[in-house]
Amino acid sequence: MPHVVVAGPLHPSGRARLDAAKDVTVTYISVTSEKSLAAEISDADAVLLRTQPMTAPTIAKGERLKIVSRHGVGYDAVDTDACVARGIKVSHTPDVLNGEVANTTLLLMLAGLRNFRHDEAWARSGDWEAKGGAPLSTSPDGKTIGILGLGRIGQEIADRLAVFNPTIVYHTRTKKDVPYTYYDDLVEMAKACDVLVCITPGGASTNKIVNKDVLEALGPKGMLINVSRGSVVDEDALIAALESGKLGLAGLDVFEGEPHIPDALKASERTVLLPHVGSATHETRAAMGALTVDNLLQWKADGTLKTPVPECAHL
Ligand code: NAP
Ligand code: 8YV
Repeated sequence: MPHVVVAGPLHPSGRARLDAAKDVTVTYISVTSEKSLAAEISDADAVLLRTQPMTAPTIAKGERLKIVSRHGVGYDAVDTDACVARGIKVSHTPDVLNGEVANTTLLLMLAGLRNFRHDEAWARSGDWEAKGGAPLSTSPDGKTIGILGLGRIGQEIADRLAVFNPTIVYHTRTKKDVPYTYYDDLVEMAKACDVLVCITPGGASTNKIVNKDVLEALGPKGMLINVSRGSVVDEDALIAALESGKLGLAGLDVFEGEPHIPDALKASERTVLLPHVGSATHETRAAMGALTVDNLLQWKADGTLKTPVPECAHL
């Protein structure tokens, strides 16, 4: 009988389906660190993984492990090479969160450009009565918006931005068949943008690709939005660019050392900050939980996965 370890919160609807499944033992654990996770998976056949990293030493601790069902689309924290070497299958949750992450992107853009933090404080503090109308802000309409990573979510962001009548431009490693201008150089794209949205995977190929040069090219009136991974943006360079005024604004859902957020970003008037809630609605977390459980139950039924990560699709 397979033993499934659920490592973190799972929506009640997914939990009910797992609990009702025949011939499966399920253990729910609440661990946030990789070290604690490693200590809990020695007799697990399957792990439902939230945000904890799974590097090779942890995978080695799961001597019986056959599947990692990742609750999320990004799997940069899972060493897929180590999984493939052991024949361990890895699944993730693509597509079901595209709309929600796009909504979060629009929320950050509107909050930044329309000065939401400042204006809300103005209304609440009595400044409106005492000092009159709040200062003017910037319209989101008709701007040039660069999308770094035009994949499933990036395309949904482009679609939802259409109400603002933007000019969309994009940067990826491979040019796509889309009606937007392609830039093969990220600095050149940043020069052309009012807003730059990061929505690539994390990992080595994107590590700090949004660097000082990109941030300064975006410029004093530009806004950076990061809904991808904290590792994609050089956080020290970001803080320096915001503090010197070389970058206008930043809307951030993700950070290099989550859940730690540097004090300089918290103190800045130029930032809108969220605690990695891009997909965190009841509806979307139910859909992600359902797909995570679908993968586990399909694997139990016939050994296959519904949504394997590409690296493991051949297993
Ligand atoms: P996807 O469909 O695989 O799209 C990824 C895009 O990034 C592709 O267009 C890809 O194009 C591009 N890309 C990959 N490596 C690149 C590089 N080195 N330089 C430039 N572009 C690169 O993935 P998705 O489903 O849209 O998800 C994207 C990421 O969003 C996830 O991996 C995750 O990190 C993040 N995410 C965050 C949240 C949140 O809560 N904030 C929620 C969900 C997802 P090429 O391969 O042609 O380069
Ligand atoms: C979640 C995410 O915050 O899907 C992703 O890659 O970053 C987010 O949807 C997280 O992974 C929840 O488990």
